[in-house]
Amino acid sequence: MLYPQQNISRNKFDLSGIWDFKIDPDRMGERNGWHTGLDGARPIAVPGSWNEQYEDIYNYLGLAWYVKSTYVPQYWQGQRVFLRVGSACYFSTIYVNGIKMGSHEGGHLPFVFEVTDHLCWKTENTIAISVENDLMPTRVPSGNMSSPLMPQSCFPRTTYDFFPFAGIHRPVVLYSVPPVYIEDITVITGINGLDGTVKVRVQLNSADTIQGSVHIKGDEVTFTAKLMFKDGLAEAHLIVHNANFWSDKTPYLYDLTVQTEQDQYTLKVGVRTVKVQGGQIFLNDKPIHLNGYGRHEDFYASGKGLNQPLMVKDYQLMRWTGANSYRTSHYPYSEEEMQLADREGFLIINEIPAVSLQFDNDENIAIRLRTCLQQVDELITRDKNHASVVMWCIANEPLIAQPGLGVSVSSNVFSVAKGKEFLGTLMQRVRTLDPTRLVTFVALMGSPSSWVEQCDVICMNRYWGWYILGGELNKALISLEQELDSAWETWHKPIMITEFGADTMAGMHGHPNAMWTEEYQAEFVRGYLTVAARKDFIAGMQVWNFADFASIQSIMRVGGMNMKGIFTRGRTPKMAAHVLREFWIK
Ligand code: BDP
Repeated sequence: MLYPQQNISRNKFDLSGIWDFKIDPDRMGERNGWHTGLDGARPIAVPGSWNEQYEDIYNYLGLAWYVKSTYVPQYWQGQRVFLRVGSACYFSTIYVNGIKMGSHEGGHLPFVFEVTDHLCWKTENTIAISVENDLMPTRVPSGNMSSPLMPQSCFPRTTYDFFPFAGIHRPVVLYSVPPVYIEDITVITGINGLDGTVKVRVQLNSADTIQGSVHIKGDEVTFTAKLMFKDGLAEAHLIVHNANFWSDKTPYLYDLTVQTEQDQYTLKVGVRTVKVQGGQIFLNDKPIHLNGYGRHEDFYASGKGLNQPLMVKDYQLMRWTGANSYRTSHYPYSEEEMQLADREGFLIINEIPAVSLQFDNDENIAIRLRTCLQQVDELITRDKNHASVVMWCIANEPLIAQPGLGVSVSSNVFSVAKGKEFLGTLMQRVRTLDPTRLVTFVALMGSPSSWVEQCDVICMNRYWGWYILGGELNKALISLEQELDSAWETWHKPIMITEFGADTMAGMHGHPNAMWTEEYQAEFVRGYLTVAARKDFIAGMQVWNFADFASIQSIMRVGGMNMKGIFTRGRTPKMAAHVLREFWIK
């Protein structure tokens, strides 16, 4: 799952651009040979959601086909060639020259198929990718089922509050590696006084007994160790003397290069540690506050497609408000985002797409758990070497069946017990795969203690002054403060408010302020940050949301938009942005 790279032993060819595209509502494509070419296709940009590229398919979520033809350079012959999709939402199947390579479920993580034996070296190759994003109760996240959080009549029928954009969202890349290649690298860093410790584990695709080396290069120094492979595995322990440690203020990155007889791979590595103690999170043994946002991958025309100018601009705007962190709400973001976060010094809470999980019946729960475990595995494999990632988040606002809302007490007891087991299984998996980072889930108000107590950091989303006590900010802030104090008394763990915010129509004003005005949002944000500043156990505050974003249509969402952005969807600051600057720019 290493990110494809171009170097002296590897080749990489990005197939981003305009592809042929056709929707297939009757699912006749494969029978009619669409995997070998499309008649009557229209052009579409990859990466990019299809929804905002053509108005008539804005709400289309069924099957669709993408086709592109390409030569593969003859000098790649003798190497192994792979086709890699950065992400496609939600279920995709890949064909090369008419032959099915395989399928992948899950909308936000990369997948790879080896295509070496199916390539033509003298003619063009046809690559076809079918993608569909049907909303289903058994998928993660789920759709086409009711949710206590969403209005019954919302459209499309998601269980979550963002638009279910569909399509190929990240680059499609052909890459080649030598016959004996580096399959995986795991880097774990530590601190010993002024020195950094770097443990490197390298896995090859073959069990050959060969030798290699690993080099860590900083500005003026290089540290080297030997690798002796046995059964395809080798480990090295390096000491980086007088290390430059990675942090949000000094995001220093070393080049770590693994060299084998045939192959080479370079990673950017930040030497840093993260832990919790008492009510605080520590980065490199110093307490740190995570100030920032919950965000979405969302923009005009590109939808959830990788949009690199936007990415750069968003980092600049987040920094302008003094933020040093964000959560990848509510799904893994692109690899390009993670690389930029390493480079720019952002602290990331990295989330799988388990938003609004429900614990309804054994059959559905088992299917969703399988999918979530797969997503945990894929995400950690993909992002384990990023210095920026400090915490894994295995769910956002899992729901209990609440007695009184047409739900029996027994189904409430059932969902609390099942939820505990489900979340516990995911956290256990994370801790096994990566004992070096923190793990959490983001809790809705009223989440059972048996769920919350399993977290390293208590993360909660709170809307006192919006969904509860709307318009009554003074009362809301009193409730907030009481709740925070009692949460600390209960858990004695660091607490983060991972969401707090108020929908705001940019340009709407009021005096005295009222809900939806810029003044109300500004006072709301000021109130929350003032309360938080009084509490030593608050380890971070993340506003919901960085920018207005596309959601479903409902009586709660004007124009189908969630307007809780500190910036508009077009990235104009609202008044509250200046309040954040007052608090966060020190
Ligand atoms: C929270 C959800 C988030 C929503 C937000 C809201 O985690 O996805 O967008 O509420 O209502 O419950 O704005």
